[in-house]
Amino acid sequence: MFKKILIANRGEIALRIVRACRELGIKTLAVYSEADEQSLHVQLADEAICIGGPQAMDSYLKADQIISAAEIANVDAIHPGYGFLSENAKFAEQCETCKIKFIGPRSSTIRMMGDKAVARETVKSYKVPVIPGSDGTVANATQGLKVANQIGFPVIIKAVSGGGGRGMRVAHNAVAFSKEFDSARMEAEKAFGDGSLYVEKYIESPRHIEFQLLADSRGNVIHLGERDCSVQRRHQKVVEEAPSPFLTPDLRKKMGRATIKAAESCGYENAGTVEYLVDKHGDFYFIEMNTRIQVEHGVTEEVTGIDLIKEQILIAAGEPLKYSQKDIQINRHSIEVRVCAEDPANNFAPSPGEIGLYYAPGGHGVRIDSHAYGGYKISPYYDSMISKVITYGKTREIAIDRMIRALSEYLIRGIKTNIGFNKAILQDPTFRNGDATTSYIEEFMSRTPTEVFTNEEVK
Ligand code: MV4
Repeated sequence: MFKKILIANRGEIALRIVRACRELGIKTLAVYSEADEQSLHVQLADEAICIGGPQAMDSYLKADQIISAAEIANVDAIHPGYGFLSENAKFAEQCETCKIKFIGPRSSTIRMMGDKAVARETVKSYKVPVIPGSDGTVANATQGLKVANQIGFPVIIKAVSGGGGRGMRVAHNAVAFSKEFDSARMEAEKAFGDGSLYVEKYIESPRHIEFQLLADSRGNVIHLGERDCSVQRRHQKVVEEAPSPFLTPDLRKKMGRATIKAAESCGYENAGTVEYLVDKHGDFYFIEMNTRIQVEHGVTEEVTGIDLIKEQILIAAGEPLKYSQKDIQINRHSIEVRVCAEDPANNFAPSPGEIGLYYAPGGHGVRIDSHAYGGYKISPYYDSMISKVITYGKTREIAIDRMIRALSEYLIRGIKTNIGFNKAILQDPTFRNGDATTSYIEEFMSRTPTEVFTNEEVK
């Protein structure tokens, strides 16, 4: 087993990894930026090294600095968390070269799945359903239009290196196509330095359902069921839950089998997620694979009882999976909301600053994953998420009511948060009925007066 792990991340996920390592008896090394000296993960890790300035480019994205810290401190492995270098194939390869275990899949797998067109072709060859579209990339607008005419409008043009909805455009007819194609290419070139595009049939108001998987170094693969992440605002997830209120046992079985095939198609090792779109008929399609631990992994942990971070570490150390598919039983419901330092009344603008009074909820069926505390300064340099609230219970209704109760207990002074906004969603009949698709938030916002979710102060 590893003796010491470097945590190449910050915030709640860095703390989450420190906690898993502590329970496994593994020492931790935190690397941190000048802005994060007072962070909980720095204080709770066994060792800490400052690696640079506040900007991510000067610290958490500095691969060479992180590898140097790993070598100086003599660590066995690096856990990249999510974001930053977690899906950087070059960084994983550097770790491989330096004989430091990267806690994640092989660099070749990350590279393959990082190209969305290659990922699509790879899983397709293993009979995982993909959305009708181009075979690989399209060279230009003329070629793209030919594909669009074959599959029929509307179509969606996507960047092979895409993420966060950037470099993505919908075209409703042939006239609009070349304009949308050009703007997708420009945006992709600017954002990713790669303007390669592919085309798919556009699916109207789908559900976003993703399957968690674990794969060990000996070729054993299991899935841990799904998370429904349909409630998103501008490609930022707002609510995540497991199981999905939309899936039937039959559809779950089919999607689970597809997930295992997707993992096998790329020789997957470690924890991963396969993302699908599910249309109103219950037809599902692979869209991409995430080769990292995700923010919302906790809801799967709460419905399966499996500690995914520990499993990642055990797999990276070469241990075989100790569960087979039939050992995975899901008989609870779990929901997560992301508490962010942002102002819903001001177009969700970030609201950094010092937290004054701070009290986080607790009690039966409530889990808080957060690096925040009273007196903590939320930095403007990073993501605005300050806490994940995860509730669980026997039924979906219990988990939802428990979440509303938990959110009502929060006391966070000094900054604006989205707590009131989150509460309004959990109280909304469309959400409560399990009818939310990826169009839900926009529809909810258009019919909800801002006051409903801005006054969140608990008296
Ligand atoms: C789509 C789609 C409809 N049809 N692909 C958005 C981000 C990227 N991961 C894939 N995305 C989409 N791909 C086809 N063929 C609609 C979306 C989409 C979406 C997907 C998941 C969750 C929220 C979304 C919001 C808008 C669009």
